[in-house]
Amino acid sequence: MPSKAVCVLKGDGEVKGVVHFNQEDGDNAPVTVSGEISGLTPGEHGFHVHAFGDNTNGCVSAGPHYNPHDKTHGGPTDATRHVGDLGNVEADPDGVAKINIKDNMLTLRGQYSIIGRTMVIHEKKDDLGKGGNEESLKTGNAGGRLACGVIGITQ
Ligand SMILES: [Cu+2]
Ligand SMILES: [Zn+2]
Repeated sequence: MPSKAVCVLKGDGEVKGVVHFNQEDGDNAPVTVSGEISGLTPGEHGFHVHAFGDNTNGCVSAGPHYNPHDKTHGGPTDATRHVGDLGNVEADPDGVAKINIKDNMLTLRGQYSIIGRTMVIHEKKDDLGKGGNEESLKTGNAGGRLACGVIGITQ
């Protein structure tokens, strides 16, 4: 059976969205991430899976980028990256980002499943680990957390 998950992102401000995750059968099947986030400033915004499905203190409680293999931060097509590193999504002049990502490292199954963890959309652009400073290799200097939500199972 294919696996499916959904995430409703909310924050303290105007930013909100819904993101769907789909994974076909097969051990190495990619995960398709699709949906829409609105209320953004036009331009690029970092978009990651963070480690914990904990929003008790807002998006901060979600912890760092999901990184079960103890790597440094990178971009989605880099060999060295956090599992949660999905790079950037781009908001149009109306502040809406249409998301359509196919990722080879995410999975909805097994011990590294992202279900129960948190999706976060950031204030700034993710520099994909190429910012030339220490923070770049941890967070991509993507700044504050505008909205987030726990990734849950759906039918
Ligand atoms: Cu993040
Ligand atoms: Zn990262």
